[in-house]
Amino acid sequence: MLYLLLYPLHTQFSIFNVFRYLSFRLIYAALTAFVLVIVLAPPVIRALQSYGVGQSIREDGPSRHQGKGGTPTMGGILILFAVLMSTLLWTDLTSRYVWLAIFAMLGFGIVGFCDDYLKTVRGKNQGLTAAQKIIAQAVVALGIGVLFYALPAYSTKLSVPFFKTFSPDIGLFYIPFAVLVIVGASNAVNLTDGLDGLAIGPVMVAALAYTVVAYMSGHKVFADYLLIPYIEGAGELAIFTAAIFGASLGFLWFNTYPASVFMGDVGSLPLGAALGTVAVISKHELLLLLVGGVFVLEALSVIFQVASFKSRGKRVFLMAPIHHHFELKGWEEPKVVVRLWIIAVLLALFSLSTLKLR
Ligand code: 57M
Repeated sequence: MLYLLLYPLHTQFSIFNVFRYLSFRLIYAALTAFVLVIVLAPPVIRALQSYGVGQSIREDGPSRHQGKGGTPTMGGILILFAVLMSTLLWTDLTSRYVWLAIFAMLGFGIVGFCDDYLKTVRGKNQGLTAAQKIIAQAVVALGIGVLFYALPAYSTKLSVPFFKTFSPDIGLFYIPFAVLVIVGASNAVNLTDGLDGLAIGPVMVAALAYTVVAYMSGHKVFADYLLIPYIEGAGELAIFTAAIFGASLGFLWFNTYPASVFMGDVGSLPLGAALGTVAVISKHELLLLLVGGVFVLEALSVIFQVASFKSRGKRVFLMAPIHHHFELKGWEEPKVVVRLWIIAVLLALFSLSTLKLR
């Protein structure tokens, strides 16, 4: 909004020329989102406590989690508010890509809110059924896929990391593929959100990585130099991901061990979907498997555990997702979390290097 309001005044006030620069706007989008979370979190946490929005802990989890009962949850509402406000303030609101990303985040946020609300009202971990959840997610993701198809510069070509010229055109299959990326990312972040700070850390890292990717994809010179698809206007998405980075950094202040608030499904589902949507629009879908490698690791650990248990009656891990396995091996919670953060940073650095290694 500031871009549309103030940049035109740069002829009278040269200072407003600064709004032309994406780098300026994305930095202040991150700072705005961070400050909003830091300032609003204490009263929001108090409000969640006063409304009794406390986490109920399942008995079958690691015993040390029992002490977490009653921790305020649904803190993701604050993350979504901060990202939305900062994005509306700092992006060019004529960008269709920004509105598509906001639609994705809010659509999945509503699904997560319904799930958390039902869990809170019912007082147990019984929110939406798995079928209700996945259908709702697929409907929102399908809407995103169809809207993406309607965008002027949409392309159904897949860019493959490490390959310069190999970009298969999957045509109409791109829509179900986009649904798979967005729903997969959403649920992978959701599964990962099982220890203090464990999900928000890699979300922050992935958001920063996709801030770079979106900035490069929307910059003709950089895109041509890196031989990546040039997506005119994709740079505005860098402001959206920078806002996610800033809001996540602020949330981490309160979600770090021992957490004073959990994000809830209202946070994990939309954050994953937002990253998936940015990956689709910026045409770096498969790169998300690398950038979000920690989320992939967590989701795969569940898939292997359930498949092994159903087929052989034996577990692969002491408990899935894999963060619980490390807990049961005796690692303290902060050790599990920080070591997975380290892996997330390494994967993000390697992912960005693939933009050149092609
Ligand atoms: C999402 N939710 C956390 C919190 C957070 C198929 C199976 C793998 C599904 C999986 C599951 O239920 N996943 C749901 C993970 C929950 O966190 C809440 O949920 C929100 C995110 N959606 O924001 O509101 C618990 O995680 C802990 N937590 C923290 N700090 C945080 O910052 O400590 C969360 C955030 C919270 C709190 O204890 O209550 C969760 O774990 O449910 N199920 C599991 O992950 C379970 N694994 C399991 O059943 N494994 C089986 C089979 C089925 C694979 C096996 O290994 O044999 C574990 N989770 C729990 N208990 N809670 C183990 C059992």
